[in-house]
Amino acid sequence: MTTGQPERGKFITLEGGEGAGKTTQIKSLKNWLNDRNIDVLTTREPGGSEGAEQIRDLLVNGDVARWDAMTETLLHFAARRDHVEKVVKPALEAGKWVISDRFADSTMAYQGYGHGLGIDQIQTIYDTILSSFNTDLTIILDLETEVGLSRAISRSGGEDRYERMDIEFHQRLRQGFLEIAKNAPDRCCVVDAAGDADDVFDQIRAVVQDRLKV
Ligand code: T5A
Repeated sequence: MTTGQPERGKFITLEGGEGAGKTTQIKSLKNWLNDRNIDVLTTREPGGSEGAEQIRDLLVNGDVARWDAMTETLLHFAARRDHVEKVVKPALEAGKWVISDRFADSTMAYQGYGHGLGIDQIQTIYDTILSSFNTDLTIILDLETEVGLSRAISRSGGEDRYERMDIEFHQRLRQGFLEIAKNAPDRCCVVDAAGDADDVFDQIRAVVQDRLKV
């Protein structure tokens, strides 16, 4: 018997350090999925809903030291809760696939590893705010920290509070992303982001075909 409900869509996130190429790759992935008759919503964090975009402004602008690590984490999760409840879940339930430029793995990498808040604190907050909700596939774009930062600076249009943090911070979060992938191999996949955009997309397409059976 059919319930008339569309099949739930898939939730894909792209992650990585500054300038890893997420925005560039999300455009290609959306087009490729659309060509396969898959309806796609693209979104981003911090942001993606009206309230979360307002919180984004507090996070990506201003003095590097304006928040301590816990306050910054709670702001990211407040934005995320609004984004998930108002945008991501309704789209998935309507059968759309959702691709988000960053999600909770960024909090684990940036605040957990980068700022040193630690895995357990971030995981406890995650469980409280999002319960069992998680991604179907997370692609982590891995790139030399210095290369990513120089790419990010070349395209920068303000919103550079994180780019101004020191190089050691960016190196810690790169290692953090690699550890996240190692700890969750069924959900995450690391892609080498050093090549040109077409080369990186070839790898991403292969991962999506393999993991999500497109
Ligand atoms: N943050 C976010 C946290 O600290 N905790 C959290 O929980 C969350 C969700 C905002 C900031 O918030 C922090 C992390 C961030 O610092 P953001 O808006 O996603 O997040 O900021 P960035 O990651 O800095 O976004 P960027 O635009 O810099 O990076 P992208 O999207 O990864 O890269 P993209 O595609 O814009 O490319 C950057 C430049 O490189 C070129 C592009 O043309 C562009 O000029 N490029 C390439 N050049 C050569 N070879 C390739 N393969 C290239 N791909 C792209």
